[in-house]
Amino acid sequence: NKLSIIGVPMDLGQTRRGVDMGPSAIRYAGVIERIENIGYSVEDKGNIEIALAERVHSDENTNLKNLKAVADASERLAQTVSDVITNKRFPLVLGGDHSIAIGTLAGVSRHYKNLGVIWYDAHGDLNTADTSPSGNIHGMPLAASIGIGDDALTRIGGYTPKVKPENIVIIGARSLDEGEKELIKEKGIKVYTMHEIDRMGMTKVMEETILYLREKTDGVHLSLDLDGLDPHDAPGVGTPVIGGISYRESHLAMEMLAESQLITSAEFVEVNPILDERNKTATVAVALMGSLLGEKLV
Ligand code: DIR
Ligand code: MN
Ligand code: MN
Ligand code: MN
Repeated sequence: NKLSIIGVPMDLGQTRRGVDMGPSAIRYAGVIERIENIGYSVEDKGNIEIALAERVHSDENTNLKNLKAVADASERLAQTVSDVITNKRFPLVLGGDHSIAIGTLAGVSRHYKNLGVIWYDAHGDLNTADTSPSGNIHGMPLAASIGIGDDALTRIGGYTPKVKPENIVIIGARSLDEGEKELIKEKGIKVYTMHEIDRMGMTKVMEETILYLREKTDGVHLSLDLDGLDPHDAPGVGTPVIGGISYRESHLAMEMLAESQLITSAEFVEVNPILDERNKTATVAVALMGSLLGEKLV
C-alpha cells in the first residue's frame, strides 16, 4: 500500500485569504504519521507552485477570476497526479480551494475509462461563467470536469470531458445556485441533499452510493470539501453553510467507503486555518482521511 501526498496551496479560485495555508495546516495536524500508522508507505511530494494572489493580474476578457493562473496550476497538478498513479501509488491531494479538483480529475481520469466521482460538499460546484454569482472558479470544478464551461478549464490535459454526469454522486448539498439546479436536472446527476441524509440516514445514502458507483465505474475519486460538514464541526472554511453533515456521519461515510474498497484517489479541500479554531478543521480532515484509508478503532 503506497500513497503520495500532493499539497496545492491554491487560493486563486475564491477571494478569501488563508486557504493557501490549508496543506500546511493538514500536515501540521499529523497527516503523514496518521496514514503511516495504518500501514501505508507514505511519500510527501511537497506543494504544487501557485502564483501569489497579489501578483496575478485580472483579465478583462473574462469574468472568471484568475483564470490563467488557475488553468496553469491545474495543468501542473494533473501531470503530478497522473505520474503518481502511473507509479501505482494512491494520490491524496491537499487543498487549497476546490478549483484544484479540475487538475486532480484531469490527472486521475486519464487512467480510467469510467471514472466515478463522489462530491462531498455543501455546494454543487457546477457553475460556469454564465451562471456563477461570484466569478469564483472554486464554484465551477464539477461543471468543468463534465466538459461545461470555459475551454481553459474544460480542456486541461488536452482532453474533455473527464467524468460522465451519470458517474457523479453529490453528497451534502444545501446551497445550490439556479443554474446548478438546472444542470443537475438536465444531466441527471445523482444528488443526496441534506434532506435525503436526514430522511434516509447516512448508512442508506452510502449503501446506495456504493452500489450505484460499483456497477458503472472502474475507479472512484472522492472530492471532499470540508464545508460539506456542519460549520460547528468544520469552522475553518471560506463559505460555511449551516445545517451540514456531522462529524460522526462523515466518519461513517468514510468508513463505509474504506470497507467498499472503491476509492482510488482522494482530495480534501477548502481548509482555511485563518478562519479556523485551533486547527480544528485540518484535524477533522486528517481524522476523516484515517477512516477513509482503513483506520480501525480496535
Ligand atoms: C457559489 C459558492 N456556488 C459560487 N460555491 C462554493 O460562488 O459559485 N463552493 N463555495 O464550494
Ligand atoms: Mn466545493
Ligand atoms: Mn463547498
Ligand atoms: Mn473512525
